[in-house]
Amino acid sequence: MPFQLIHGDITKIRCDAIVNAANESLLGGGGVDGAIHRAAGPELLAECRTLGGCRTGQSKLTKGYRLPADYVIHTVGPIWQGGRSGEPELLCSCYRTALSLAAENGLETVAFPLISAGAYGYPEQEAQRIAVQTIAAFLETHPDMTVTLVIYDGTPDRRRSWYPEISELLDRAGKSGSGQSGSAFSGAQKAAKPRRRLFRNMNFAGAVRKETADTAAEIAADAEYCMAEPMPAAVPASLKEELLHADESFTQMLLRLIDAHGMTDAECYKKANIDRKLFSKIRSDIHYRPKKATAIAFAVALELSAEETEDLLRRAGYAFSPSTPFDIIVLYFIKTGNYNVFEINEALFAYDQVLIGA
Ligand code: AR6
Repeated sequence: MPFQLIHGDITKIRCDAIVNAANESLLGGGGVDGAIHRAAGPELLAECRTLGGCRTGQSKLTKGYRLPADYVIHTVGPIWQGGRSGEPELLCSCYRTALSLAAENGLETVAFPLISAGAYGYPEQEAQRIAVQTIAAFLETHPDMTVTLVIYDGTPDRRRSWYPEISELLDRAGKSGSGQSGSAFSGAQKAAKPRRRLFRNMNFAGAVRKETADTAAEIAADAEYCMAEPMPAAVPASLKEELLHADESFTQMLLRLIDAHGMTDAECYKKANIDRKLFSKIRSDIHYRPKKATAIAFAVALELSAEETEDLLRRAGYAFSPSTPFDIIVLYFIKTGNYNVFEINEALFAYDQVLIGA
């Protein structure tokens, strides 16, 4: 997976380079900087002394010494001063210069902490947004690199508060992990649903992209209809189309859709956050059975509707279940027309779900 988000301690990560959230002196400090110097040993400080410091928004490279990572890229994030002193541009520049330095030195796997989001006071959600966007933009031109954003804090609750609509949907499904018992879609409720709601169910499964986002309540209501009755087979856009492609395997359907959407293979796998090597494997094996998260990543890259996504999933032997958090979150993004795989992964990460891509 070219981009991933994980929880952990960056000093433990084995990769070509980890990035340090340093200060302009490059002579060490607290937070992740202190942890990296402690783990790397005194030789790191000795090399840092030879570098003559580093300006805010810039990056410098040293060896990793006793760290599992081969190198450390030291970058200096901006101190948060309210957001009007060029902080977003400087923070972007940290990620860009660090990644460029890695690429220039042939380093392919790089792990970042959330620069500036600790002692330097950058609001965490905004800091993460800039990190993800800048890394995603860089990977557009460097698809063979793998970049990991390492989140240190243990409690996901704060991140969940960034997604009030998704939290509401999961609460209704009894899947928020907030201690609520029972499901909003309990057997008694299912039994009480009138059959006509099946029509709504089919609307949900066949939702087309919308210009504007539905409210969480509307989506939840649709999801509820889905649970009211077993989800029917998705209704094909056209019967003729279905007959033409009835026997297609996952690979065959994927390649046909890439062509039909006027995309190149590279555009598709990059947008799906799929590794080029995995794509080649899928391309060369018409019976390839991807993981569900991989199949969904392609559906997102192709901007398929919920119905089309179900069809593609079926070719790999999967279905959506409106009672699992992963599916509820993915369907939320598809239904609201947000096909940004990186944003979807941020939300999945906030709820401790598997990320999409591979
Ligand atoms: N692994 C991953 N992330 C970590 C770790 C770790 N071991 N430890 C902390 N974090 P900060 P800044 C996270 O304060 O805001 C230093 O004194 C932490 O939760 O380390 O850029 C420097 O010398 C937070 O999300 O860096 C500078 O003077 C993120 O790393 C100043 O702090 C950054 O927090 C830089 O401040």
